[in-house]
Amino acid sequence: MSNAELNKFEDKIARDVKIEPRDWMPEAYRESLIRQISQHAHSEIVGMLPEANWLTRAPSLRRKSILMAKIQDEAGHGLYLYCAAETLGAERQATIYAMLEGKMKYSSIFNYPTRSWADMGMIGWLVDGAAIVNQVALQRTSYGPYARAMVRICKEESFHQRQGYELLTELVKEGNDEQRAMVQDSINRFWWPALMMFGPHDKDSTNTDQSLEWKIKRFGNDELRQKFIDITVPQAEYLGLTIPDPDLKWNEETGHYDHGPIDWQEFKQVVRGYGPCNKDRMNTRRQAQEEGKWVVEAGLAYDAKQRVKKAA
Ligand code: BYC
Repeated sequence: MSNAELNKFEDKIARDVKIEPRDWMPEAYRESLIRQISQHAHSEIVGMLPEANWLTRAPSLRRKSILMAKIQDEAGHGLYLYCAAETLGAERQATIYAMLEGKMKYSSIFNYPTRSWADMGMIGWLVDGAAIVNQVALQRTSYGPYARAMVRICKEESFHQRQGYELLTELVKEGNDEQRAMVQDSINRFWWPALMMFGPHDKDSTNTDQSLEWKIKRFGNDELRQKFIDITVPQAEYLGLTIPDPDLKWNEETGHYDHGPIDWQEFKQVVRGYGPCNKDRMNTRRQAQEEGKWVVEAGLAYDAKQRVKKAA
């Protein structure tokens, strides 16, 4: 690395000029991006599983087609993100195997079970809602291919969030007491895991300071989590739901909602592989990888043949 290269990189970051695949970048910047983008891609792919659990039990054809479209969108998001990681030199199959071997993470939220139909609405509203708050900020991330993937993904995530809220509105406004209780039970289970999606408090975060400096992240974990809470509480009120946090209250002075302590022990357990569904999710993904091996091999063989043809 020469000083001139580093200065050029830092100058681009300072001027908000995107870093592109062929540009020189510090190795640690490349590695941190590969880590974050790959984890994001894995999350999209594993994130299809809790919803797939309800595809065959959707209550109407309309709901089934909406859920199917959402799950397909998530597969697409995973693919954009694997492509973005490839532009940094990450080989796709190796990245996928790293996750299957437990060497790479995916979002903690997808290690919780989906027990009722209301969970389909809750994932759309809360999980995609949290994802949007995080990802709208990532549209301005410093690495060009990641930022551009985010623009597209955010558009689809908004649809996901709206369909979730609409599903829940129908259940609570037009449903019976049992259906309203089902929605309340669902928020009781998903509220805290949704807050954990934003990661540890900034003071305990390993990557935030450096990522903010490089403008990979545009806001810290706590600021985004607070933004999500402030947006979401009035939406819960409209649905007539009680958020399972006795300490949650509006703070006139700060202009934000105060909230109770997050159970970081639970978060650590889930991230280490001991959440309610970690084993299940990994087994399902490993099986899919095994069964789909021939497709990858056929694709690679076709690609190799085309290259030979072109070179001849
Ligand atoms: N779960 O230093 P920190 C979706 C890890 S999918 C697991 O703050 P960072 C959807 C973190 O990786 C959307 N691990 O890290 C799909 C780090 O460990 P490593 C998923 C977590 O990277 C289907 C350590 O904890 N969104 O929308 O600066 C259906 C310390 O954390 C989690 C993204 O992936 C977690 N929740 O910040 C529906 C967004 N949180 O890597 C919806 C992109 C933290 O050093 N990612 N860790 O071993 C990000 O914005 C950031 O990576 C995070 C964490 C804010 C998540």
